[in-house]
Amino acid sequence: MGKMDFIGKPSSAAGGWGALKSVGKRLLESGAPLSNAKALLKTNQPDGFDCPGCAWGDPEHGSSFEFCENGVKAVSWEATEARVAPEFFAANKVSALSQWSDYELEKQGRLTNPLRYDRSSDRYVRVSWDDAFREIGTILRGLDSPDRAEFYTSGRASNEAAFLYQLMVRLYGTNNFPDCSNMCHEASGVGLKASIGVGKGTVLLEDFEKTDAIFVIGQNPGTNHPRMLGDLRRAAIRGARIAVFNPIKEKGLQRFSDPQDKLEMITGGNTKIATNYYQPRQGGDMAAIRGISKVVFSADEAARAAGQPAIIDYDFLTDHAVEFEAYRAAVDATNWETILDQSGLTREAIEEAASIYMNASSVIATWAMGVTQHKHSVAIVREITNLMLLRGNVGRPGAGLCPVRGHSNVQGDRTVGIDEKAPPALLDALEKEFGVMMPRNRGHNTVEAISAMLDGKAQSFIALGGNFLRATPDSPLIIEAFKKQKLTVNIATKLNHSHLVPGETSFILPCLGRTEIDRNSAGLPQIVTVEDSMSMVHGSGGINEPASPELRSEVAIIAGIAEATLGSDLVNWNALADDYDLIRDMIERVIPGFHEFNERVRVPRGFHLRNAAAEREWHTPEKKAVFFTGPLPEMTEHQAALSKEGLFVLQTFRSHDQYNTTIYGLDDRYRGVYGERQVIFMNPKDMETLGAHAKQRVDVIGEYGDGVERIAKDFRLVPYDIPQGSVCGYYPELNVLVPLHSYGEGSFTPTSKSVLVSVRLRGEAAAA
Ligand SMILES: Nc1nc2c(c(=O)[nH]1)N[C@H]1C(S)=C(S)[C@@H](COP(=O)(O)OP(=O)(O)OC[C@H]3O[C@@H](n4cnc5c(=O)[nH]c(N)nc54)[C@H](O)[C@@H]3O)O[C@H]1N2
Ligand SMILES: Nc1nc2c(c(=O)[nH]1)N[C@H]1C(S)=C(S)[C@@H](COP(=O)(O)OP(=O)(O)OC[C@H]3O[C@@H](n4cnc5c(=O)[nH]c(N)nc54)[C@H](O)[C@@H]3O)O[C@H]1N2
Ligand SMILES: [Mo]
Repeated sequence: MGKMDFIGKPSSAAGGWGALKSVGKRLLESGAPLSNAKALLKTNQPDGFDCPGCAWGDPEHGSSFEFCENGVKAVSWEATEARVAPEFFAANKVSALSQWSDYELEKQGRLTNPLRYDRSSDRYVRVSWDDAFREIGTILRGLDSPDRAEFYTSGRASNEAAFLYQLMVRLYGTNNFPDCSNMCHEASGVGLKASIGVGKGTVLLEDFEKTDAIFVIGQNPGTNHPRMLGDLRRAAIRGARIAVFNPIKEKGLQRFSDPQDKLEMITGGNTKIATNYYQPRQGGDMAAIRGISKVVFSADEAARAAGQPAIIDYDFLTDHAVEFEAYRAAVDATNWETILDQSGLTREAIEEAASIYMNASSVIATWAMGVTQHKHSVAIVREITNLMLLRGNVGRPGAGLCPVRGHSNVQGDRTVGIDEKAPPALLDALEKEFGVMMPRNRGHNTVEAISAMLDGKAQSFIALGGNFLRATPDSPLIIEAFKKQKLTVNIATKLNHSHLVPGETSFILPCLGRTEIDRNSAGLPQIVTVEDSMSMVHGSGGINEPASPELRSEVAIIAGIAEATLGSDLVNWNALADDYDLIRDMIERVIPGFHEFNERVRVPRGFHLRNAAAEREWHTPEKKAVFFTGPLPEMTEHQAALSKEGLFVLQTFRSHDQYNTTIYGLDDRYRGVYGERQVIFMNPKDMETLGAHAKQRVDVIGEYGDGVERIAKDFRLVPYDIPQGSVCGYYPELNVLVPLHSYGEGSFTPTSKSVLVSVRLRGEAAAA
């Protein structure tokens, strides 16, 4: 680290030869270029595996391999030849490994054997699967209440694994299901459920071929959903308007050179993606959208006064929505001064965006973490929905709401029951299927789980994938929380920091990844299923030999823990692990929409889970879509930052070379940063005010006045085109600055995109 020349030229467009070059490099580095090339050709294909990267949908008629640079990274990272075998742990103490970076840890390769922490030597040592299961079962049975255990899920788990997991946990007796969704799209789920009755997106991939305008809000698809760029590009070429809302000028949203397009690749050409690019302030999207609604209302009034057709779709609203007049009143009551200050946009810009919206006969709104990781995120999601309802842009072709999910099966995991506030219908169905009572009390989400682990209410932590310790806020607190546990168990493919703060008893249980063949006791390959952002459910079967003969599937590991904890009287766990069709039969009986699951998942591309709202059937108490009528937030963090000298609002985002806490490399090609992650992007005017120069060394300090010292030491400034008063940097390194108590209203999602900080220059001596 500490390269002096880490600021370089960003790529001129996303995709293109830069992406191809990066792919070649990845394949060579993984040590197995040939099997990887084969693996890649099977990614997101009917007879291959679902890409462990993002949750963007797969094309309906895609017979050719859809190229995706970051999909390649995800696949080759998993299909690497490198291994962390027991010898590695013999050579490295846990306390020493805990000083390694996230990048160095995962780079060591795939876990190969079940491991148990040995406190006397401070090392992980081999353990047999049976001994591990037995000891875990004994500890879980010994807790004085099932609510003393937390069961985390990361969104890569298959539907089969997740269903079995929630079944085991509920039969054990708790609804403590903190999951990555709590840190991710929870606000989308909560907001959409309140507004349209379903907490999921309403569009299909083909809607992108029909739409006239796409509003892309708070999302960086060039890095995080690269295959989405292909769909945006085709829409742009058709002449659809693409209005982007992002405080940062993200490369992938400006120009994209499609590696699938031979002409673009040969000529070095590229396609303009955003037709209109708006740079709102952090957390200013609700104000921006309300401003657009305000313009729509007044244009509608003017049109009707002039005897022209209405702009608002009153027929749709009469039949399908409630609280419309109250929303009109709320918009009337919001003055332009507040809208402009909070959004940071000009009135002309908002009027222009409104005219794009009004001139399009069908509009899609997509969004991701730039919307969901603020205090008022549920309200932002609901405001976006309000705007879309005004012209009936929900539930018809080419129109709809599209929260773009993160992990490849995060949506499916929730569908099959990973939910700390499970709907009664799910619990009823489980009781009917298994003939026993299910726990009815609300369980812990991620924030509550951490508090419980800290105050001793929770004494065991089991993780189905993920890297809880690094993904969550207030990093030093989480370390304390882990240390207090009687038991920590991590089911994982690769070594990460969550494994390196062991509880009293601790296990690492290595599992198969998506790319690997999952064989049952008869040697027959099994498939699992996943659900993408468009609610398409499809099969996924690995094609590579497992990284080690000792690995077990996630399903088999859960079955092992369940059998040792609960016995097999009620559920024959091992039979289920030996034949996933039986699990799918259970899912079919318990979860709506999965009829003929086993047959339908074996047809290419799988099937679509019905979304009632997409058919204009509203599962709200009013049986209609419900307008949100609340006010704008009193003050956003960005406004707070601007009101006080030296205060900034920090957003923590992803570089082009990472998958959440998995760091593939140290470059961020599209933003022109190379070989360095300890950076803070800042507006040049703010740098001038601070008296700082490019590459200046700084410390970033949390400003919450709650008596907790939060500090990120020795970062370097990068001058960047972002609104004043706002700074950005990479997650997970900056999670030390996010307070556990700062979370979204109604979503409990840590406010990772609105953190109050100050920036202190470090002496130049320190730079030497
Ligand atoms: N390669 C790769 N793919 C991934 C992931 C990965 O880490 N790497 N992660 C996966 C997961 S779990 C998820 S959830 C998704 C994440 O996908 P994204 O949501 O695209 O991820 P972030 O990097 O957090 O980017 C947030 C974007 O929102 C913008 N933003 C921040 N605050 C605001 C705001 O207040 N308003 C607006 N309008 N914009 C704002 C930022 O400038 C940035 O462009 O990607 C998934 N796919
Ligand atoms: N400050 C800040 N914090 C954030 C965010 C942010 O934007 N800013 N984003 C949040 C978001 S959107 C999310 S989704 C969370 C992500 O939080 P998590 O889902 O907990 O984290 P990941 O980094 O995706 O997990 C990586 C680990 O998963 C394991 N793994 C990989 N593949 C498999 C598999 O197939 N099976 C199993 N069992 N394990 C596997 C590997 O061991 C790897 O080390 O982080 C959240 N935290
Ligand atoms: Mo996510």
